[in-house]
Amino acid sequence: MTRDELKAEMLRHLQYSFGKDPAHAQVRDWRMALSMAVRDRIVEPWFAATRATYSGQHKRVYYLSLEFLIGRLLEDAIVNLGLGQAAREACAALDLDFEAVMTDEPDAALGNGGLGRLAACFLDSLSTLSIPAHGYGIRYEHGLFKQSFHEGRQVEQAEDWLNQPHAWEFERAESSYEIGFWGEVEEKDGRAIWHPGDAVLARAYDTPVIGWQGRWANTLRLWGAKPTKLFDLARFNTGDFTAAAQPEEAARTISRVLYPDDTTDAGRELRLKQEYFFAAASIRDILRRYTSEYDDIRRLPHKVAIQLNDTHPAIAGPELVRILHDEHGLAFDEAVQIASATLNYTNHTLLPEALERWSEGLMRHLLPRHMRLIEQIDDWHARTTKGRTLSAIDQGSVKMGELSFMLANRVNGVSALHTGLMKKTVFAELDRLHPDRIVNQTNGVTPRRWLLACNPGLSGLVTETIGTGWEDDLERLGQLDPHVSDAGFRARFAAVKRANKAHLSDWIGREMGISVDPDAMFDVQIKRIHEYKRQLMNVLDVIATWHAMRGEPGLDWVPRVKIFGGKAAPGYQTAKEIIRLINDVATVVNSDPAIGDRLKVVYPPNYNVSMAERLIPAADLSEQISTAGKEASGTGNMKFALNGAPTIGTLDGANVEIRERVGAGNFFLFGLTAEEAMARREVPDHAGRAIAASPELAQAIAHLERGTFSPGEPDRYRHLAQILRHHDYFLVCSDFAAYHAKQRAVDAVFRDRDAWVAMAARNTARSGWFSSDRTIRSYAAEIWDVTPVEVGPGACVLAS
Ligand code: 26W
Repeated sequence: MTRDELKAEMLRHLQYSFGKDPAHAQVRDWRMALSMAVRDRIVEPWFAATRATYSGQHKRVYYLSLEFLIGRLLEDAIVNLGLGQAAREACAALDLDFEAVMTDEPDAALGNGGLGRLAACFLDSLSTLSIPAHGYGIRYEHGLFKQSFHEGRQVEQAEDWLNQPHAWEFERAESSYEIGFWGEVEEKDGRAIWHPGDAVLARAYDTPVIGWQGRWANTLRLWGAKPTKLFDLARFNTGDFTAAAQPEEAARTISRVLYPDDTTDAGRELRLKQEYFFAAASIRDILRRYTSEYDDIRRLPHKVAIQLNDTHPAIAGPELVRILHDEHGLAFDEAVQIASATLNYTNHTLLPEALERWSEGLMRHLLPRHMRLIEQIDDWHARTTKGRTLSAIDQGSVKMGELSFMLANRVNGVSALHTGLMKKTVFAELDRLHPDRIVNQTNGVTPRRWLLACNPGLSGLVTETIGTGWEDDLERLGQLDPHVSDAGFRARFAAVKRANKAHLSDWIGREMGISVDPDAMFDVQIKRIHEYKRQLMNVLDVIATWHAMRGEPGLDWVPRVKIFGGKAAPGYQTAKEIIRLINDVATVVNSDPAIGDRLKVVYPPNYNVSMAERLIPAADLSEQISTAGKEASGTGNMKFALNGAPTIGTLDGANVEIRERVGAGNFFLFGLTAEEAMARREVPDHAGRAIAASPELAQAIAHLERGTFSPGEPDRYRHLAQILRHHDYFLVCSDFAAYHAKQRAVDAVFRDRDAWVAMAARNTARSGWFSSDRTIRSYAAEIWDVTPVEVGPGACVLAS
């Protein structure tokens, strides 16, 4: 598609799809017009993919996730269709600022963090690999809250991505299902019939997911809740307006907002309603599609593989058993066998507070038939495994991890270390009963969004050096390795990073009024705020460095810009205190004349996918400093390595595999291992001992306690200091000295520009394995037993 064709299409949509006169069009109008013109190019490969799947009777993958952290879609579609140049030129020809058009699109923030973003990367790879697949989730009216800071404190506001036309979805009124709740179960001639007390309508909204080079497109189907009963006109006529609108309100509540917790099981009824609403609608839709093609329900596992993205969709298991047994009349055990040959479950965390447990009372009240079936499934498992000691029902609650495990064909962790720990801890008994069920699938990220789109400078250098083809075969980056010893290549690599840093410095200056030196080291920690991710240890390092700089101003310090980004779950007080501390430290350090440009702290509010795309290409150092054994994998760590930012990190999650692949010499390792951490926690007063052994740490904590960063309220951080001294479950004190010393080692390498650039370039060259294409190929082979559909050259303009 040429520039002129695209320009003409934009003008046509602007005028005829949006009825806007070009003379009066706003950026938003042009963005929508461009989106429509690009979307038109997706429809054909989308239809072709669906037809090919039906005609080839191919097995389908269904990825059920309560979260899809998609971000923006326009640039992603342009890149996947190879329309980058045409789009830039068409916008230029229409005198539009391309960056402004791209950034006008709101993020689809339908997720909290790692789990949701992984789901989005997986959809991109499933389409790129032309594997027939559907993503199923909820169309929240309000995604993850907007974060702003008021006097350093996090303030949450409702996110409102749908308060404007959404370019990428197609409403499917014809695909709606009634989803029941409550009610009772009638036992009639040996059969159970559930009579729900009330119901809502699940309506489908489809978003096409185009793959690399437009060869294939799958569907992301998100469910919106609608009332089964229309507006109650009778009530309205009696003047009882609220009652008249009540059914609508009650229904919409289910898909109104994303739960902002990413590690604590809220255990609220609405959350379980959300989980059942989308799981039941998805199972209905899957079986409707299957029975439209095949008439033997017993062969379901041959044509359908379902992946449960953590336990949030786990109720889909009992729902599938219910329909196979209660509606299709299969014997119970056969229904369970077919279900467990179809279902697979991914665990994303070992944190006890994040493992979902639903009270039996709530489950029985909301889903009476399912609670009965869960008891039967638990019994079936005990019967078939002689594992009487183990139950999914414990002390009045249903453990969704155990239930998902029992009903799964395969269970996987998301990094080698995490999968190993799953076998040794939370699922040790089940692993003993089912030794071949747990497999590892180390996470990955899509190189289209996380390298090609967000870092055109580096992508250009890569293509110049090794040609194209790496975009969907990322381990080709390994061909860069020999070039690292070439000074010219290193110079161009450094120039790309420098340009990205200058671009970010301008943005930080513009958006935050903070001037940062683009030659300083950009040291970045961006992720959800959580004690196990140890943003607190990072800010203690800032305090210790600041104190040392003031103490020895004459030393030749390596200038640093500490960049933080991340939201705290609204109910997580300690995380909110950490946010406030980072902002308070920034206020003091950034205005300290004794420090000047040698140390700056920058914490842009409202970290999201689009901000990650802006920060990661400009990063020098990637902070992956979680307490070993706590971060299941991490995926930000992979994005930084790909974009030429070496890691300072612990042997936790996928850091272990990143270090193995980039080489120990290209990774700044520190800290206790997972085993050592478990042992250290048993040492009496382990924090006190560490503080006594590290004057820098003692000093930093003293600053907290004397209110150095909260002059008006000296006690403001007494609680945080108290946690550090007397609890420190996440071993911040025990790992601090090693961390602080390792940061000095980082300084030493950074001083040697050539050594640093070589290290950075080797991280890029050796991170190809962390492509989500590799991960999906592995799921396809080891879990889903599906193979990519052979497709001819797609609708990709590159081909023409
Ligand atoms: C019930 C509340 C709740 C909500 C979300 C509990 C737990 C979650 C997610 C599982 C948390 C999450 O996002 N986990 C992250 O998943 C990533 C993708 O696998 C991993 O890379 C991260 O290490 C893990 O923390």
